Amino acid sequence: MENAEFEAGDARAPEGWGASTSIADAGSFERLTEGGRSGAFMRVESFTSNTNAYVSRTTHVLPETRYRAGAWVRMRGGTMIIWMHAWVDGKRFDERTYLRSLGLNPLIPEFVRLEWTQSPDPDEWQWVEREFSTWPNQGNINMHLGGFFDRSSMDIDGAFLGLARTKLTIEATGGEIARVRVLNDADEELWNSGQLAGGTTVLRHGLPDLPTDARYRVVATQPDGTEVAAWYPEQQ
Ligand SMILES: [Ca+2]
Repeated sequence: MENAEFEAGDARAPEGWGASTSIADAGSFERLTEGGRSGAFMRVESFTSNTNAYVSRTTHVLPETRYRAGAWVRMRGGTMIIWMHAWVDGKRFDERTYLRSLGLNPLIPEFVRLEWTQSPDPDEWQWVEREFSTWPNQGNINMHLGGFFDRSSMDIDGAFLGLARTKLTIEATGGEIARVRVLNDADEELWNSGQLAGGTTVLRHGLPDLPTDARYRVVATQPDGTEVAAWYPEQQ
């Protein structure tokens, strides 16, 4: 996804992205160059519940492949959508996810306390994402981010579209190794080499189809029981 951090563009839209509402002038788009999760970000408002307000961009995808789409959102009120759209062989491909805030609902705080709702903190960036698989013959997808038929106010930054699964190739070297384990960031064991033959100093192993949004900890045990661990990626 090019210009996914919105760092290039003019005052209304990131370069290469569309910015439009289904009802003319029923929303607004501002590209602010400071104060985002990374530098520039998009401020999206819709003024009625009868319109959408999307920034959107079409990008190339591979057919029959598992993808993850996401974005960071700072939500003051209304409904935010990530909508992945395409026409494939005359059929409508449609994958979507929502983030809602009840902060602008007139029943709040008169009848319902805001803290009783699951409304996101308007000052915090929230990660919103969806995994989906593309169809046979699908070559592109049109990512939409923004307000969805609700009076809405939000900031959006850091759009993402990438493969949802990866092959993790581990390599343990540097001394005698008795055992190697791979754990995810929930500390669940994904793989255990078992006791290795005496004198083993190199171990390579591929683990296919792992989620790309997790961190993995590789733990090598030396013959004396000492454990050496490393995270991949080191930071997230
Ligand atoms: Ca940015």
